[in-house]
Amino acid sequence: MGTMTNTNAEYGADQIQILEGLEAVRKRPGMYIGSTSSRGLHHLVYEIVDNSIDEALAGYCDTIEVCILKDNCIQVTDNGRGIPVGINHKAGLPAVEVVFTVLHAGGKFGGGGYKVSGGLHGVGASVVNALSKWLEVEIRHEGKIYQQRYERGNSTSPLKVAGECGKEETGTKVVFCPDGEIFEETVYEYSVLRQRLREMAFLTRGVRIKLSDEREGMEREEEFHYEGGIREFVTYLNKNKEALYENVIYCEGEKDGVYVEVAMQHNDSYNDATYSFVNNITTPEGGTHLAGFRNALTKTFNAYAKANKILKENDATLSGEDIREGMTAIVSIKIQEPQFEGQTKQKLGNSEARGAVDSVVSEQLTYFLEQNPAVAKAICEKSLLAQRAREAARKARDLTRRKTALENTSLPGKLADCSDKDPKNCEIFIVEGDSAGGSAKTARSRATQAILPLRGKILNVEKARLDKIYGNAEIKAMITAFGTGIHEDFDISKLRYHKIIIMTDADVDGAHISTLMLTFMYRFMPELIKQGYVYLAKPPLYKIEKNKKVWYAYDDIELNRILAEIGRDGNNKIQRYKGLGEMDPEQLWETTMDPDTRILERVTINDETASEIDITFTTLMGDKVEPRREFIEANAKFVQNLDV
Ligand code: TSJ
Repeated sequence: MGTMTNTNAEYGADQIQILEGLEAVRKRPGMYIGSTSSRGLHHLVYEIVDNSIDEALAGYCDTIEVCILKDNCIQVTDNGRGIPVGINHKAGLPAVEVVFTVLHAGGKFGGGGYKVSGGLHGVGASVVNALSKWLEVEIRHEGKIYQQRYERGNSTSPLKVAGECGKEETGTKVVFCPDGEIFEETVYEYSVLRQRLREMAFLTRGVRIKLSDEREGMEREEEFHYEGGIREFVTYLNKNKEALYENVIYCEGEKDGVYVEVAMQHNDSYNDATYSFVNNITTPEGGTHLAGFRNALTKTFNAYAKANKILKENDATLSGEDIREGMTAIVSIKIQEPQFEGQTKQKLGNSEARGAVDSVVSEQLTYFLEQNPAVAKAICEKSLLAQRAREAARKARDLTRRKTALENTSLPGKLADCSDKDPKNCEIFIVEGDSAGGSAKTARSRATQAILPLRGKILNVEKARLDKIYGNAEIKAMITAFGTGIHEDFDISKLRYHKIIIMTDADVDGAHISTLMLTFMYRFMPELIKQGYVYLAKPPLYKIEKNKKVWYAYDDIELNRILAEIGRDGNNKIQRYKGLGEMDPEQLWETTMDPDTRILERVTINDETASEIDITFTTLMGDKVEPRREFIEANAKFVQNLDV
């Protein structure tokens, strides 16, 4: 892994560039950390940890500790060389002080010096300092302990030697407290940090990352350490699936200054779960590195299948999609100067990355397939099955496309549409069961609320091939009702309702049905969720009656609050709703559908850990019962990472 260290550039206190002050950061924090929401808050931690990861990549650090302290302050410690304390002559200050008080300080933007991680996001320590109420740094270097404190970006006194330590004891410790004047949210979420830190550990083979929480009543700790790196990442992502072959395929190499690592393994599902990273940062929109990988994969498998007569002369070549069906893969590259493109700057543009990944993967995958003919054959045969299914699906889809073209907008028969035609005003309730659907139709406000009842459990799209999915009545009904089309036909401007509301019973079955629907939407029209159009209705759990007055409680806490208020005595009548069907239309309207009184939860996806969402869906939808039961028991809100 030493390939990325720039051994020629000698790091020194003078090499740090000075650009501008930190006021700019406090004025426009969003420019530097994306947002001042919870996401930006967590981003501060990653910015700091990135520096320790760089030290690990350079080969000088193997342990990083992150701790959430009592007041939602964060402590990050590593056992690296320690940030340099010598005087930087341009600034006339110790290098460490420059790192924390000058924007863009560090080798990152100057070339040479250090740097691997970061890239787009790596704006660094000074930004974190500027956005912290206070920050303290402690460096152990050559037997001395150095300390400095800053408040809102400014040092409160010069760097001082605060004590002594063993000569071998080196490292950096940073404690910071995010500024409540800047952030809308200042409470850290352990599970959010856990996901990203685990990902960093997978991506940085061998490094040990410890995470702990010291907040009262929330104490816990974990350690992430993967000697197998991204190979173990793939195993982890496939943990609830059946692997098609035992060993994860792994390729590694360097070309044209691009360090390439790829790990992959097929499983019994039908989705392509490929995640790409540049300098440890996820690239949800892919880019040249992903294109290089896909090209190599398609080329290599077709060449193998032809040479070994798995594909006959007149057979159609395998498409990339066929080969990637049911494949989990990590593509991780490290590059000196990543260029990001696209609207959200999440797509890699460097052209040398395409060639580097293509060449490393082609060469090593060809060799692997020759050495492992049984695995090669299994993948080729799965791809051939996928090819046939895709052909069948195309025919089924052409049929539905033609039909809609002929009949224009023929909406599903079960849909009770609304009369308003402006999507902004319109909402559609997807309702579990015909009987609840009936109540909802009676209760609704006809102008703006449409009702689509679905019978029983909808098809599990995780467990079905496309031809079957396109043939499914409930799924077809949703697709035509929404109006957007799916996959490459998807067009958000055709969306017929700006609120898609999933309404199911408030029990385990209802949660399962909601998840089936969310899975379908996530796989076929993810933009609906990403752009915030999808909601969960929240029906009440209890009805409380006393002296002809009625209250509804949406959870046990609320029930107890109401009972405390009205007094716990024999006049209370408490009804626990078992399902939507037990409510009459008026009650359903009042408690769950009336925009003035109902509770809606918007479904959101956290982009930064897309790989975890996949696990969530497979855990909930897959064959293995035990992980699902554990998962549901462990998650009161039935989906983790779907921050509902
Ligand atoms: F972000 C940060 F600056 F606040 C920070 C940096 C926070 C933490 C927890 C650790 C670090 C950090 C920096 N750990 N290790 C380093 N290493 C250096 O800055 C370093 C040390 C020596 C040399 C050298 O060439 O001698 C070069 C570098 C970059």
